[in-house]
Amino acid sequence: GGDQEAPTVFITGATSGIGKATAEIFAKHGYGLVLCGRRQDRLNALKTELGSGTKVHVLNFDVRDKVAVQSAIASLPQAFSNISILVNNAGNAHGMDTIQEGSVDDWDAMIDINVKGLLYVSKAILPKMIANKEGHIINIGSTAGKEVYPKGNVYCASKHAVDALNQGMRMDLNQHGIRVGAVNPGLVETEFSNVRFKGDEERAKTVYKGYQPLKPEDIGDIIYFVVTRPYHVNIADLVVMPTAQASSTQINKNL
Ligand code: NDP
Ligand code: 8X3
Repeated sequence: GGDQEAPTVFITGATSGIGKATAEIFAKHGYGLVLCGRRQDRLNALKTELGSGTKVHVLNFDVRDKVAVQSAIASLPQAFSNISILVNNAGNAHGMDTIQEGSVDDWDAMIDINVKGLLYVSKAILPKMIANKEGHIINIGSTAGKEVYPKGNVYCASKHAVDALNQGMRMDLNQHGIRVGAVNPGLVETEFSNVRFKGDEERAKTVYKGYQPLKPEDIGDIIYFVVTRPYHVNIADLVVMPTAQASSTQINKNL
């Protein structure tokens, strides 16, 4: 594209939570957006909501499906094909059980989505970034990628894998001048716990009860900050928690 063109941001998991809030702040600042997820109704709503202010293209694919990932990204129209910023955000926890009680299907989902999905999307986006000598990848990790908590076993392992991939990608892409960094949130009130507890709204709500959790917008703002630093500044690894949270298991409910 031309020099004056606004950069394009590719966001996975844009239909909800952190990804949606990230889409909204980049839209506000006029960035082109490629917004991804599986829920077509939400993708359509986002296109309508954000498309009046900036150019928006939506892609419906499951990050677990490597063929679908490749073909969705290959299908991008010319105006959206030069991705400057990739936000690897799609992901969830599925279940919260001891290792002896955990479900193999839940384990597959977390490893396939949070780890392999991030790899498939990165693999499809990188050739153009390398050819264009321009790119910034933000990996959404978690405090669960920095410490393990009881019954967090496989989710924590998947986010520790994201932490390792963030470091590895930074090393390998350094020669191409591509910035790579992670944003690792603590407790953020999104649909995360609804998904983790399979639609049990009451149980999901109790995760964020009695203290002020982070809002998705808090993380969207931080991602925007990270991306808008001058080119020589790469925020490599950032951990952000609610003030009430000191670790995965220590939350001050008296604040
Ligand atoms: P949400 O459940 O609100 O959003 C998850 C997003 O991921 C949705 O847009 C969903 O879209 C997408 N997604 C899930 N599975 C797939 C899939 N198989 N293929 C494509 N897209 C998928 O949760 P959050 O916003 O909280 O989560 C976003 C990221 O932040 C995740 O990586 C999560 O691990 C991480 N995180 C969350 C924290 C929290 O406390 N909430 C804290 C730390 C990290 P759709 O269903 O339409 O496909
Ligand atoms: C989400 C944060 O503590 O719910 O990654 O696992 S936590």
